[in-house]
Amino acid sequence: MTTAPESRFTFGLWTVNNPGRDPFGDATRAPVDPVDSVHRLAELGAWGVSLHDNDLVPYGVSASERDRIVGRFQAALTSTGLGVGMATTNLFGHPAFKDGAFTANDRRVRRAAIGKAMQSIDLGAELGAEVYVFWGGREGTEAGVAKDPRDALERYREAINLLCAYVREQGYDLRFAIEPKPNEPRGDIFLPTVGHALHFISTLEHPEMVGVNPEVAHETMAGLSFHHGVGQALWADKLFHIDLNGQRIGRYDQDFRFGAEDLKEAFLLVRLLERAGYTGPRHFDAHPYRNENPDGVWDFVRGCMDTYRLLAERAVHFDGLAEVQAALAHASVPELHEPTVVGAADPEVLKAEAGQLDALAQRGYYNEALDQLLTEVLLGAR
Ligand code: GLT
Ligand code: MN
Ligand code: MN
Repeated sequence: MTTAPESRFTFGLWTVNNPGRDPFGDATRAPVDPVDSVHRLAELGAWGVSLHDNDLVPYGVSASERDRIVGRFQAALTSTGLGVGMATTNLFGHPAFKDGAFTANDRRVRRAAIGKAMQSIDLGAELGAEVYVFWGGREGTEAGVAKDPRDALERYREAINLLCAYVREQGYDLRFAIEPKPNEPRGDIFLPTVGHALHFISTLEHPEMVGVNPEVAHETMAGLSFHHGVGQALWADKLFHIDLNGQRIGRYDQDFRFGAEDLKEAFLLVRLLERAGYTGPRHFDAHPYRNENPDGVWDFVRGCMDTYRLLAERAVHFDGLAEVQAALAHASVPELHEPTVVGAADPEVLKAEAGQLDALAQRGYYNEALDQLLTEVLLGAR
């Protein structure tokens, strides 16, 4: 199956290079050279890559070694034509971040975290990234008594404000996206859902520079509807990036191949993104199963892109069926698009209409028929 370049599929270097390590077992796959990943992803029809600073440049290398590594990677991007959809900072792997990065209780850790993010922003700008993500994996607690959440949020805000100012001073063409997650690796993480992040953004000095990067697995772990979260981000004009993967509710952070779980939710998501005209990267933040060898990694890559494309095709097909349009009309779906009150509200008229509830209770909304049509389209029966 070929991939239309306009789909702008991207993969994190850490996803195709995931070694299969888990809390109970060691790596099952050997490390891969990021330059090889770039070539392989280009062959398979991806549009680009995303990366953490340390996916490419190991922590602590000299400036000249850093420049050599970046130059070699840049050359691979140029020769394949791959772009960089987003860049981010690893603020979770180093043991010093065990109590948090921007919200660590130790002020020296917070300052080092901001400095590391600045270095990483320089790298992202150099590679032409369009979005810069902040996933606060260590920004949280196991012992809730050890941090006042109001102080932690104020320090988080201070860090993002400082980094926005840095981007502006440097003249970088970069927007930030905050990635919410409810837990894992911390017991409880600050900014746990899309809704929390959207409110946090509204408190910043430059809210226009900052959006969200929702991830399928993370909202699902919180028991929430992912497409509702994405819908609210779109409605707020804050969907700057998206992390696509698969997750079953109530489990650990599975990060499965896109569409590997809950195909109906995946269909609703793809239909929403396509109908909304989302133009950002379709970014896969997922891991191949631990029992795969290197060949399986590329099956995983193909699977993510193919499932997205197939769901996009199914969504167009669904909306093109006359019986679906009739069922949508029966369910009054287009009516939700209409303003409830046109012109000046007349309280007397509205109060009189409150008397119609008994009559209004009689109607049906035909959701059974509509949802069954969706199921049959997904199953290929229509
Ligand atoms: C990490 C996490 C992801 C984040 C990445 C960005 S790193 O793999 O599980 O959800 O998007 O820092
Ligand atoms: Mn993610
Ligand atoms: Mn995840």
